[in-house]
Amino acid sequence: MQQIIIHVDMDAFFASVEMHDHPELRGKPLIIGALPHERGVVATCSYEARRFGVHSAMNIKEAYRCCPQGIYMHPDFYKYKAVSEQLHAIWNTYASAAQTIALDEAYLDVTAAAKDWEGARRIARIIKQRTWDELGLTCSVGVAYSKTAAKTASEENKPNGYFEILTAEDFVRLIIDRDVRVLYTVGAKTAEKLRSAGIRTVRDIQERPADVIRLCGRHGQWLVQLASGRDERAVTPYRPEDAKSIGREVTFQQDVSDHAVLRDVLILLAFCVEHRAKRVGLRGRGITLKLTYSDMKQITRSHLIPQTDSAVTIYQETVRLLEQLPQRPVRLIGAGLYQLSAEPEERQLSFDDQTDDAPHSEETARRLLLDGLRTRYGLDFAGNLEKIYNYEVLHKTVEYLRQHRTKPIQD
Ligand code: TTP
Ligand code: MG
Repeated sequence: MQQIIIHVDMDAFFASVEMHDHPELRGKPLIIGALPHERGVVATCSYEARRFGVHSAMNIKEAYRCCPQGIYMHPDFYKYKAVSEQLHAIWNTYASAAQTIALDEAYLDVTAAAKDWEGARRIARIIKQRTWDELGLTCSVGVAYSKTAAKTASEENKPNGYFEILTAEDFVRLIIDRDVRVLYTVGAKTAEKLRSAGIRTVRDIQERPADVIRLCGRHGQWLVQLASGRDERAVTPYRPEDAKSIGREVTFQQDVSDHAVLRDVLILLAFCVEHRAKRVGLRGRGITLKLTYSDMKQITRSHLIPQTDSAVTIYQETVRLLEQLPQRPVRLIGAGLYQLSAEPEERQLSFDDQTDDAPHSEETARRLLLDGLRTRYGLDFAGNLEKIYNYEVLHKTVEYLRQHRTKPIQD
């Protein structure tokens, strides 16, 4: 059956939210991400900043070279998450199936609600209008016969765009002379592989299907299909509650080799992960430690434990994983929970487990972790832990730990 799919994507999402909250920033080149004197990248930037060549994932130093007059701000993920929940709630009203792709992006199957293309246009108009009326933000909407075409359509007239692609023929006509990267799943690696064989555009894929399949195997078969406009994938309902993992990570301004510092940073990360997990009511059975070394080599170590959302357990388990690794300069460290579930795990408790000591020991262990930070650095989080859940405070605190490791403050 013919599907009618809408793809909706917010314009310069983080930056637009900040401009909405701070009207004095409107019309200015606003860059959300690291600050120019820090290590890190651009998360996103306003369309005004894009005119200077700034874009997502660009190194912040390079962004600063392109746009020294820009306004630089750290992201506030909690704020964007809260806005995102409201956005998806509006959009999902019109869909029989909604697939959340990102905080600011979703596929909506509106086949039933729309009935025909005219109905789909009406829904697209309402979605744009309500997004603006209720949140003061603009989005771009694509209406199409397939997911790939809907995504391409929403990008076609950004920002505040609307575009429709009603047939496979229209889609092919639109993209035939574009770079292969216009096709869903073609990233830098695949594009390079194809380019090495002289396949640069969608037309090249259409004209040389055998070469594409020889170079890329099953993925190649999919690309040949997409290049002729065929994509019958359904919108598969997905909600953030189905998230595969909850994690938090930080990049140091200078590499850290000392495991004592990394352990202290893991205390902070563990509390942050606990906070996120509790906020969405999820516990994890898997614990992950992630490190990026100074040579950019990245490793993750994981193992399974009884279901938890406790900072103490997250800390203890990530430290165990850390201790198995050699001391090398670390650039980024992260802690995470996976195999998440909202349902309590069925666990065989022995009578020993059921003594009243358990909550006390958890409380004591939390206090010990925080006391440690107070003793070693003079940082007193007891009572106002929520400070470090803020991106900016967390990063500042981590930097503080790094800088003070050689001269610990005594009680
Ligand atoms: P995008 O939808 O890719 O970008 P955008 O909404 O900022 O801009 P556009 O108008 O082009 O859609 O990503 C949504 C948000 O996700 C973005 O506001 C910030 C965040 N993000 C990152 O943090 N890092 C990244 O590399 C990208 C691409 C996005
Ligand atoms: Mg967007």
